[in-house]
Amino acid sequence: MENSHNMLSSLPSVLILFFAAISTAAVPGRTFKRNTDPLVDIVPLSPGWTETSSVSCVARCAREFLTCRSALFNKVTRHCTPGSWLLPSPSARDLTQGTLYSTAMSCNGKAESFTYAADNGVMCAWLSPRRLNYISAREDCIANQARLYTIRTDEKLELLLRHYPPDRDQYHQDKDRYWIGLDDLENEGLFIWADGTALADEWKARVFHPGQPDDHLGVEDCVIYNASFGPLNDIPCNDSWQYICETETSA
Ligand SMILES: [Ca+2]
Ligand SMILES: [Ca+2]
Repeated sequence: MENSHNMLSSLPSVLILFFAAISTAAVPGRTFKRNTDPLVDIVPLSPGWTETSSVSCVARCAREFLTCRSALFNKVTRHCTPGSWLLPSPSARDLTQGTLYSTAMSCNGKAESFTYAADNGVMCAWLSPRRLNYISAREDCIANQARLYTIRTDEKLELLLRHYPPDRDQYHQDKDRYWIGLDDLENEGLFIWADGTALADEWKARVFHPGQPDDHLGVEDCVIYNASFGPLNDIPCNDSWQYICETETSA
């Protein structure tokens, strides 16, 4: 009995060793691939444990944590660190810490996305490939259990500047303008973020282009992010631009 039990329990290990040879681990619903980007950091789900291979590391992470989306495996020490979504790293990661594996999907499968830490966990933001007017963009974010991106802190502003940096000619090339969640649709001149809070005056002076918001021709009630101009500016809500949504990540 004892032997047959051991044989059965060792079967998954055999499969795991097979997958280890191709540096990709398939676990139910999720595929983990080697991630060589040094500018991302793991968000640990626990201090980790000793593991025999990278794939068994990934497999245990996926088995034990519903929110497992990454794992760091150190071939030398055999230490396995389970992780959730990856966060952008301010400087290049120390690659001797181990090999990073992450799911092909990030931010619920959105192609162009990034994550960031917030008080209530790891948050996710993504750029929609579609261009919509402000109201439709807002509705599309809500349909994705999200809202238009809010910029109420330096950190949130830095994230945008990092992902969508200034290019001095791009304002006039009519691109790289993205809707964010800020408008004065309800009351002219009173700008409200998508989370319902009001835009603070000192912050308004910092994030808007000098002289903006100007409600030009009396029709500008919605705000775009354009790194090379402002970075914020109020423009007509019926213009169509790509837009940035933000949400809390979920499994
Ligand atoms: Ca206005
Ligand atoms: Ca304006």
